[in-house]
Amino acid sequence: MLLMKDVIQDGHPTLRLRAKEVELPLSDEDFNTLKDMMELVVNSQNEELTEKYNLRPSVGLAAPQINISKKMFCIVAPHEKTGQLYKLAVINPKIISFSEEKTYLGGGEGCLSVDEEITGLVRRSKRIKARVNLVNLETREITKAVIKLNGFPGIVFQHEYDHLLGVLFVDKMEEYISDIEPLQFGE
Ligand code: UDB
Ligand code: ZN
Repeated sequence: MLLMKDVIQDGHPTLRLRAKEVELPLSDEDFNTLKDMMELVVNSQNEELTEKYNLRPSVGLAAPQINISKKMFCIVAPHEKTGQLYKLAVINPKIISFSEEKTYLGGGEGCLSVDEEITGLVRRSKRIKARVNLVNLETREITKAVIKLNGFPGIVFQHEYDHLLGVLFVDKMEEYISDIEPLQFGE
C-alpha cells in the first residue's frame, strides 16, 4: 500500500524529468503501479483512512511523484458544477487542444510533492481535449479515447499532465490574477 512517505518532494530530480511513454500492452508491473496510485487517491478521500494513515485528501497523482518516470496518472475529482466524480486512470496522454479561454482555481493550487504550506494561483485552460489510453482497473481493459474536460477535472488533468513534463505548479504560479475569472467551488 502506498503512503505519503512514498510521494517524493520538490528537489528530487525525478520530478524534473520528462516521463517516458508506457509500453503497451501494459505490463503487470505498470498495471499494479497504476492500481496502487488509484488506491492512494481513493483512500485519501476516506475520512477514516486519512486519519489512520495520515493522508492528504488528494484528487490526483502522477507516477513521477512516486519516483516512477512514466506517463501515467490517476484522477478522482468532482465537477464543481454537477458534482459528477471523474475517476480516470490514464496512460500516455497527449493534450491536443487547450482553450484560449483561461481560468484558475480561486483557492490556489497545492501539490502532494510540494510543502503543504505553499499554494499559488495558476493559469489553466478552461477546456482541454486529450488523446488518452484509459485503463479499467477492474478488468485491466485499455480503451483509446479522445476526452474533453472542463472545470475542476480539467484543471486536475492539466496539473497531472504537467508532472509528466517535469513541471510543478510552483513554476507557473502568479501572485495576483485579475484579467480572468476564477473557478469557484460550490456556487
Ligand atoms: C491535490 N487537493 O490532491 F478545490 F474537492 C490537492 C492537495 C495537494 C491539496 C492534496 C486538492 O486540491 N483538493 C481539492 C481542491 C478543491 C476541491 C476539492 C478538492 N493535488 C493533487 C496533486 O498534487 N497531484 O499531483 C493538487 C491539486 C491542485 C490543482 C489540481 C491538483
Ligand atoms: Zn501535483
